[in-house]
Amino acid sequence: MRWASDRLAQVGEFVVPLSHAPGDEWRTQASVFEEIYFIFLALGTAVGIVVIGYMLYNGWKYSASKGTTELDDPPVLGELPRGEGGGKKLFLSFGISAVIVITLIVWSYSALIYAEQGPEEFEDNMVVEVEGYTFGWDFIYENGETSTNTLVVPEDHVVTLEVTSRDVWHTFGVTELRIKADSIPGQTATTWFIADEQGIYLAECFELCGAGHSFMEADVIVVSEETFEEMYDEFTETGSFPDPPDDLEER
Ligand SMILES: [Cu+2]
Repeated sequence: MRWASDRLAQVGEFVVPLSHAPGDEWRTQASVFEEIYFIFLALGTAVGIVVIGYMLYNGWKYSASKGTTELDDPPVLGELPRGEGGGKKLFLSFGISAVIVITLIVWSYSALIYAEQGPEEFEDNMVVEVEGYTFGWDFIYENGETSTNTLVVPEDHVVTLEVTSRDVWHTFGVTELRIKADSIPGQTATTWFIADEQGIYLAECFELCGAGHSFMEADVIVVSEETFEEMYDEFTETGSFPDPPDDLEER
């Protein structure tokens, strides 16, 4: 793989595959979901305006107070209205609706498939195993070390999470990054994210799992690539991450 050779960061004696640099072709899940939301909101609003506008226009055009009680072609009981133009209007409106609906289906499915699978060209992502337990989260890195309730990642890199549980059902999620994955014993759910802004994000459990559920939180600390390499180096040596820089914003 082309990316692998020039983008491997040597950290201590372990190699962390940092699969791509900023500027490459990728989008975050958050931006995909925001776009889907915006398109559907805009289209729904446009359709609403057209339908309600047409209704009001006809209400005004045929209102009794205007005196237009006589129609040119009044409907006759028991007969289908013939319409004008040989069904052109019907054909046009069905045709336009079909094009819009089919385009929307194809586009939103491909966007959702991307959101699920991630940018395909970066197969050698950084992989972190996430193990839920009552009541906390263990993050197991590729160096074999475990970090509890703190996930440290570099900004602008694809991170793949393999989520499981060692007791009951949990759900791992980070609202700000729009990611969520089931954490179920005996199963592994995979999700991915790219954090394009440094800071401290909040990971929470989204499955009522017991008395400590609401305290089942973890910090997702996103730092620059250089800082990450330093922190990961120390993590590899000592088994725990050093404190992150204290100018990180909470997100
Ligand atoms: Cu929970």
